[in-house]
Amino acid sequence: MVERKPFYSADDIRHLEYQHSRPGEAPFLRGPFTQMYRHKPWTIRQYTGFANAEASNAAFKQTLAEGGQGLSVAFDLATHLGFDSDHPAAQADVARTGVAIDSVEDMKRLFAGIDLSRVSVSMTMNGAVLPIMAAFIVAGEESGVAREQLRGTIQNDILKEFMVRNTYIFAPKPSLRICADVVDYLSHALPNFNSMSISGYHFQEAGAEPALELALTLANARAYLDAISARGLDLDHFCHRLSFFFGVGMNFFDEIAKLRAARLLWCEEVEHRGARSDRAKRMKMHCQTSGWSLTAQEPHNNLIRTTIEAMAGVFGGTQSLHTNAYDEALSLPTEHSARLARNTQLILQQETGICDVADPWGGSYMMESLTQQMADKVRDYLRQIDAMGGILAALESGWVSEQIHGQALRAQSRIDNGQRPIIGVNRFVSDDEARPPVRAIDADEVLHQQRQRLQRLKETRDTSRVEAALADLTTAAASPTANLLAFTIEAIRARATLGECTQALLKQMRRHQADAHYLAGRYGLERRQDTQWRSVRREVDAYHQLLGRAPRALLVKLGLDGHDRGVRLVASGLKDAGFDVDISALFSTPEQVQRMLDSAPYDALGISLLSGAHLPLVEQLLNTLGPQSCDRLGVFVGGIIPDQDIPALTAMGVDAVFPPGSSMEAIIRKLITVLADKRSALGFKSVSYR
Ligand code: MLC
Ligand code: 5AD
Repeated sequence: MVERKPFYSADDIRHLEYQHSRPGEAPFLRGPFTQMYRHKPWTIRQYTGFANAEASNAAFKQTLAEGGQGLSVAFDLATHLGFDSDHPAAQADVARTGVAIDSVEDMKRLFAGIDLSRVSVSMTMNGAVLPIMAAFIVAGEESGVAREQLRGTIQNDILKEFMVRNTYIFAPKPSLRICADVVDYLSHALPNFNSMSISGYHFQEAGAEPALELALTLANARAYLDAISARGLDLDHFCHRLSFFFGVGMNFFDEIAKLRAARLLWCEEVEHRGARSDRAKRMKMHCQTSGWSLTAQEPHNNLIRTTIEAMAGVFGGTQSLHTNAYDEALSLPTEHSARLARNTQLILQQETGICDVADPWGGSYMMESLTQQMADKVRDYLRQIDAMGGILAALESGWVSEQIHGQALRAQSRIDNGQRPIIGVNRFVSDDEARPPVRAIDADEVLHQQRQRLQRLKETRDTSRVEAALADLTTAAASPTANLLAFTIEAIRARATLGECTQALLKQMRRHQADAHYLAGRYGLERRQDTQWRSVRREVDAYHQLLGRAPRALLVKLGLDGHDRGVRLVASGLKDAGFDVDISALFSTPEQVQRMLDSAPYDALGISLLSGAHLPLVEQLLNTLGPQSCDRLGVFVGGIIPDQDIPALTAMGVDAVFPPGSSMEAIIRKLITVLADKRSALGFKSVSYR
């Protein structure tokens, strides 16, 4: 958090350079446009996508009919990672966290009846950016929309995938080339399409505080500018189509200051690089309220949290906004929760008068001062990154991960020791366990349908044309000057699938796999004075005495789920409590987990799943391990698990389920109790370990 004073006065801002600047004027600290929301309010753009193209198309139409002003597509994990729905590695993950798209035919179904010359479309796609962007362009073309008329944004921000979001396919270097190819191609062929959405949101979700979020976003943006400029493209030709994306959490003042500082620093950066036009220097941004800040406990409280965060986004001057649904920590939004989330924005836009004045916090002693402090803090981070040799070097050295994870650990320890209040979680906890109904997706049905569609597509297309186009794509991947988006468009137009295009590229570029890490020592250090924590540590010590060694846990991520904030936190907490802990790489298969379990005497197996695929993935894993494993091992599942799925997990052999918001003490105590019970059940002497 940026340092606060009890009150601010004119003395705090007298020395500030930009205090007399205006909205719509460089350095744009006060907003990218003079009239801001008076001329055009921010775009209500809700991130949506689930099941198949038809279901998501219906949701888009409903969004637009009920006040949504733009579209934003959430793809499923199989699509993100370049797998067709019939790929063996993707089976459990198809259709769950977003819509399954395998071909241009699916893309056409996704936008059927929606006029792409009138509605702007954002697509959150990074790993499989080539086939998805190509399918969108061909879908537009085949529905009669000229390329210049297509408006929207492709996320195309691969660097943060290696740092946090984890839906990369290729290694950083070839991935950067793909990013630059997309920017280059779109800047010429789709002049109204934003070719990147350089994202901070995911850093915040992974644990970064606002200043670190902004610093990493700008550091990545610099790397993109370097890569694109190296091709000889002029900043004034492409910069105005680089867009930004930030998270907005509960730290109200800092979040507003962050968005103001972001515009200032971006303007300085591109000016310094020689940009001349205002439109190149003016940062435009999308914001999303924080998913992490929402709780599974008393979910209706989340409506209030989201409203406050949305206001910070708007006071910060965002151009586009997604407000999360209140059932975020339980499942994907239902129609009802999505409607309330959208209405939150409509009420702000239409009932409050908030749109009347540009930058209403401008001139506040406190806000101007905080904005300056935020900018200074971010500049410090950027200097550190420069000193390491740039963001790629900082990433490789582990610094980025350590910074983010360190801040996540600190936040968690402050929640667990009660210093950071979360109403309904660590304060004023309610006994009322009533949970709202959640959205259920029939993923098996979509899987079946997608497989049939793929088969039909392959039967009806001109195979030799597809093969030739894919061979050309492979050849282009070997030639640094070829534009890979241009070649992918040809393949997609010939009805090659997303998976086939990815395979064609993989012939030249390997699939990238990163190791998993966690930090030891930090969590325990934060909590060393805390009696609750000391008592949990004593319980682990006693159990250690009983076993004659430290209890040992293996924590794993299964399927295609890349969310690793939770698993890394639990690994750190268990380690500092006295466990021996190993953590699997992302995307582990049941066979890999079995091999790890065979390699050391583990007592506990923790499975982290936030992708909705917990039922099939846990079942597959436990079937592979066999029933004796569950007699010996404590099996635990953590993540976004709807209540109604808990009995099925228990029946499979899972000993306990930990939803979001579970405290470290609760997790550790439960582990020790279960492990001790299993030991006694196996005939070991039952000794009190407390
Ligand atoms: C807007 N305009 C104005 C104006 N306001 N002109 C004058 N005065 C004003 N006050 C003009 C703009 O210049 C632009 O024209 C046009 O109106 C449209 O406005 P915009 O501000 O560009 O809005 P929009 O089209 O909505 O674009 C917003 C954006 C864009 C630039 C931020 O990149 C975007 O929509 N991003 C959304 C990204 C997103 O949804 N991401 C989801 C991530 S979810 P012109 O001619 O200049 O274009 C995720 C979660 C996960 O990532 O899965 O992990
Ligand atoms: N539909 C709606 N919201 C989604 N989110 C992720 N997937 C979807 C989806 N399919 C939201 C959640 C999450 C953030 C990354 O985006 O809020 O925290």
